[in-house]
Amino acid sequence: MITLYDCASAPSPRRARILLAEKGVAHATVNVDLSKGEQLGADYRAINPLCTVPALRLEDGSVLCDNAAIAAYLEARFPAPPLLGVTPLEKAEIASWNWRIEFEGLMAIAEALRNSSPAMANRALPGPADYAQIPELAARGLARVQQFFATLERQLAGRDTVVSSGFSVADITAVVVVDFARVVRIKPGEQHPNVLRWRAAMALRPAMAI
Ligand SMILES: N[C@@H](CCC(=O)N[C@@H](CS)C(=O)NCC(=O)O)C(=O)O
Repeated sequence: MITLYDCASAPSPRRARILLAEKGVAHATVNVDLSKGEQLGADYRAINPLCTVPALRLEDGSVLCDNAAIAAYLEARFPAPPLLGVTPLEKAEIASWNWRIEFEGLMAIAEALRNSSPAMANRALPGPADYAQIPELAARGLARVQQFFATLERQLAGRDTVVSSGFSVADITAVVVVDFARVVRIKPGEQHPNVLRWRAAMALRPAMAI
């Protein structure tokens, strides 16, 4: 059985959870309690030395240690429905937007949260090494999140999905990022009518409820 190492409150494993649901892949789930530091313990380190969730263990014991690997693997093994694009240009466009949403959106939220939250003192970056917080990065992160919302608003004008060819992994990443921005008290507002319209449409997909 495929096993997802998950954490209900964290955004990155939610990306994998939604992808598995959209693909209809049956799997077991193991919860890794990040609030208790379980990701840094010896047991989990033996599974994923990067000390992050998600990780996906396959039937033969191989472990995929990040969302990029999980998406590539699931698309290759379970091609229907295609979520990374079909034509060469679609694949390129989806890869580009997925990366931008991750880098400009998710990383910006992480920058704001991880450099300010007392619960994350010395944990300014995920992974096995500890890094001190840099308070200036928290302010920069907030500015970047606002910029990301403006970028997403422009991209969704006249589109039902992030990329014109249809629903893709870029929409999954964008839903996770837009929802997770609540941790830094940012959410789409009246200046983001296209984001609000798109998010309401995404809510009709059962996988987005998880
Ligand atoms: N590139 C990784 C990033 C995963 C990641 O950063 N996960 C966070 C939760 S959202 C984590 O495991 N954090 C552990 C920590 O903060 O120590 C992926 O997308 O798979």
